[in-house]
Amino acid sequence: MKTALTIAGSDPTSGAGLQLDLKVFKHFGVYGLSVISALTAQNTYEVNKVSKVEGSFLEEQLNTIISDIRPDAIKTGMLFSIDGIKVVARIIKGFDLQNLVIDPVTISSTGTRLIEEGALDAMKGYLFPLAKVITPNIYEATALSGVNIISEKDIKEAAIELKKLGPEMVIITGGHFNKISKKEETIDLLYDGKTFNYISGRKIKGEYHGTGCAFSAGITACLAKGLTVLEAIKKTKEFMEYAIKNAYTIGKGMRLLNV
Ligand code: PXL
Repeated sequence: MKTALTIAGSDPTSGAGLQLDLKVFKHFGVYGLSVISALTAQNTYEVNKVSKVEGSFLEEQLNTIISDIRPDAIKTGMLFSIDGIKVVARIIKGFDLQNLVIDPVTISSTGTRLIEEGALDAMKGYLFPLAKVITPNIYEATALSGVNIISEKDIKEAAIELKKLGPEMVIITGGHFNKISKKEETIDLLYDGKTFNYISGRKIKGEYHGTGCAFSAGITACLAKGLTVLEAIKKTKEFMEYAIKNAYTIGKGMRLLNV
């Protein structure tokens, strides 16, 4: 049985964070492991409070599980703190773990900050060089690269800047691209330092919770199964289209993916 580990925050709606990641791993037939980096008090329309897990306890969780089960792939989500980011980097290096997918979570879909001051720089410096792939959306890519993404050309430029930070590959997800282009399409860009691969899809109207988490978790599961990053993107997009089209309206706020 292949295994994937998520290092992420808890979302009690199970619509994002580690609860969603585990459901996505299960969907792809991979055994899911989870280590908690932060807690949130949230529902489908707001995040009320965030509480971080201390770096030392994060390290304890990671050391303990990985000493027993060596994951075939790992994803990071809401790491929240600089301390936490340094711990994760130390563990990945210490155990020489492969197939690291970084979803550089910065704000929730309902607009709350999910990362402490200075943590984006720590993520760039400590974690990006260890990544197989990073999966920012256009807003995260703007914050991380300094390139203000307002056109298709800017996405390419941001990808070039992000690649310089050390990941093997960069995917800039295009789920929000329609807000810039005004076209009803999504464009994901995959860049490996040589080739630009554009993967387009149809934009499904509406706002959905957890799309970034689900996408990066799908990629992680596929990497655990031995697929290439490009194959992983294609498989994950198919899955996402179903999960979004058939999303649940359960709470009073955002819709939750059908996973
Ligand atoms: O979608 C980003 C995200 C990641 N992780 C946790 C979250 C959210 C959004 O709300 O709560 C725990």
